[in-house]
Amino acid sequence: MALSRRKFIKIGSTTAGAVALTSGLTTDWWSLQAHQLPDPRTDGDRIVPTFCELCFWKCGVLAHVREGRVTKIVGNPKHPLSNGRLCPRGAGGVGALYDPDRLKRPMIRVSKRGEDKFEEVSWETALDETAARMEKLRLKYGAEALALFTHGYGGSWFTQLVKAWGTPNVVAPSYAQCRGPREAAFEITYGQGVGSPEAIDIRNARCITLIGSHLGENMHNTQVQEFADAIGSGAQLVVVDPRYSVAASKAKYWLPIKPGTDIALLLAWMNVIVTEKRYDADYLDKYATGLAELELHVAGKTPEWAYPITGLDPGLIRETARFIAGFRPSSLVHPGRHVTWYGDDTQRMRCIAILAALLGSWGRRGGYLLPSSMGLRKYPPFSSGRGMADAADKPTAEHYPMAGEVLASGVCEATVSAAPYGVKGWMVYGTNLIQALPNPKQTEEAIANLDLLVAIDVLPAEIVGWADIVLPESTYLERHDDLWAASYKEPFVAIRQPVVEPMFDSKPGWWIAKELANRLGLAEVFPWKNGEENIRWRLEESGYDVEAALRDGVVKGEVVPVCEEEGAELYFGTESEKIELFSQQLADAGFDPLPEFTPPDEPPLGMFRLLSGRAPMHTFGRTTNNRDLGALMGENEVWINAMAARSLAGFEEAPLKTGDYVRLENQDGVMSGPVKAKVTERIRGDAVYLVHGFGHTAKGLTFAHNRGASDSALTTRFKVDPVMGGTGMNVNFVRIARAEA
Ligand code: MGD
Ligand code: SF4
Repeated sequence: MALSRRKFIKIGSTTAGAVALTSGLTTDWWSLQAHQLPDPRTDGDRIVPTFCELCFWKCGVLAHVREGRVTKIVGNPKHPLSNGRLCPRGAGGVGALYDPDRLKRPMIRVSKRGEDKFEEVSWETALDETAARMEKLRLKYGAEALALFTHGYGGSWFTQLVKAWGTPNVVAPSYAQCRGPREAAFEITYGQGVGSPEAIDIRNARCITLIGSHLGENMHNTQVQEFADAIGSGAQLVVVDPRYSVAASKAKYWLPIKPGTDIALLLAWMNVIVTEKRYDADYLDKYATGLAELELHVAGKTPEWAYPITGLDPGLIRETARFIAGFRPSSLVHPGRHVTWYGDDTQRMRCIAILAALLGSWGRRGGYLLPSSMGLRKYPPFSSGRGMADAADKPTAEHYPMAGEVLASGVCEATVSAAPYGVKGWMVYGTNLIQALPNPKQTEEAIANLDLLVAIDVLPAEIVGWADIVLPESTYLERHDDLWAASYKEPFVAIRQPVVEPMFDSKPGWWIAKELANRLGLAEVFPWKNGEENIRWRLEESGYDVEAALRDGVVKGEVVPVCEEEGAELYFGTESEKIELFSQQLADAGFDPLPEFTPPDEPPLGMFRLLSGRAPMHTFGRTTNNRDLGALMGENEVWINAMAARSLAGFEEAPLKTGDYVRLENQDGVMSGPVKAKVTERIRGDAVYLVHGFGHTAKGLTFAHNRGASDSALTTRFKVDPVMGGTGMNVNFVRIARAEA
């Protein structure tokens, strides 16, 4: 049944009654009755606690089941990431479970790769074929010629499998295409990354500065809850964004910065704070090195210097620097998350890390807290006898000395170039590489070089159409996964357990990995009978109350001091064991030891810089086929500045207005599908903006197919961060052409 927006929002609230979200698909599997919870808010539904997979924040949820069907999903009040509330996507998980387009049975390709033609086969055949072809690959090229691309919690089984089998090449686009530069910058500065979920103290911050983070549109539940609480109790907000985001509308200061110039602004802020001695001198004296070098470095980088670069009034730059410093140490400069923008991203994130140190906010209330995690029984060491390939062989196209992980884009390049060695097999778990990696043509070129591509997915996404073998996984509501011991400000262990029986002929990831392991002579990697037995064993061995954990969906740890004010001792894992404002490590590797500004390329005449971001009801392309979430936002729009729209070439006769369909053509001649225009004062005239994740071309996604424009398809260029290999993607330009709907 179609879901009205009002009804859907009602379901998301914790007091809503049970409402059937979809109909027509029934299952009568009641074996999980054991974990039934009485819930005074409902009318007798069976309730199963588990954790969400609609994005990678992994909030605790309570799934309501009636007559074998999930009727609604609400936040688990006991879980520290949800506190009883979910974002719209979390509540919309029912739409993922009952998506009629789900992959239903294993398939093997029957025509040319990429033609998306398959025949359905039994699991026996699909697994035999996968294992046989993996072994063939190993004999011909060595085990390291297989790479696992993985995103999502269930990928841990496949990581265990392929590592035991002998390849170190396990990659996720969430590093080099997302938060890698941030992790590298904080490791360089503090000896410790920010991690996920970020242990930042938004709730207690008195001033929050967002550098392009559009909190509220990008929706990490706990952060948004804390953000709303902080603003509600009077926290001040400074937003730096070329677009008047929802957060900007709540801000005391909105700085509509010229895209790609944030380093100049951040240096100018530091200039004001340093020259006016507004930093926390005692904190720096105790914990940091390199203040003298920083003083010298920012000496000439005044607000007047930054003005022509950023387009921001020097008076405003000075005023905001003083404002932000005025609230230290509870002045939180948010570290962002998706920070792969211009290829100088590690240095921009270094600016944020250094600024946080000047404000004395690292390790302090209202700033960056010290996360901790609960112990979990480790798995016995693998004994395949084949050993792991030398980590130094990791195929990154170049050597990025400060990359903390193997790069997904590096493996893609190595598949094309066969350097440092050929990658000939991809196992792709839960990541739609055609949309996740920049330059889709290069991804297709890499795929053409493969001997084997196995896709493990729940939906027929674009990457599935390129696979040789397709293994349909059950959704997160139908399976056990491994325990999750989060590193967070409140340590906890979370449990994922099935809410209903797997639909169709889909299988849980643990089962698929275990069956493959059996066929590859690695049965000892998964010695347990099933996912539940594994969870019970690990909980027991770790000393936790198994029944309570399964009943509550979460085990909470002892509260430990998370900041200096609570008595925590600050520690830094850097060479000097201090915060390194000036980085000798960067200097030794041939990089700027203090961040320098380098100007980004300008958009050619008649073109706009393409920017992208998020909407609260979608996570990349993974939710855009979800009918329930599609009811809230079924296609994206391209934001165009109103004045720029009035002078668009080709629109002289009938000026562009909101709701008209246009196409975007990028600098390399790639043309998007039709996308609605949003003509607005809320964006600068030199940029346009799209919500990421739309414009699917996979025909099997019958709802999302051809809805909106794909920013990924238009991202044919990217700029590599020389420090850690991240792919800056805000370097593409588009012109606007009229289109029919
Ligand atoms: P981006 O998406 O890159 O990162 O969320 P963010 O950390 O916020 O941010 C886009 C914003 O950056 C836009 O407002 C854009 O106008 C602005 N911007 C672009 N270029 C510049 C520039 O040069 N300077 C400045 N100052 N601003 C610029 C990503 C985060 O979101 C991540 S990584 C994930 S995994 C989650 N995904 C997700 C989701 O898919 N859906 C929803 N609803 N929420 C999500 N939250 C998370
Ligand atoms: Fe699910 Fe939303 Fe939490 Fe992400 S933030 S895990 S989508 S409820």
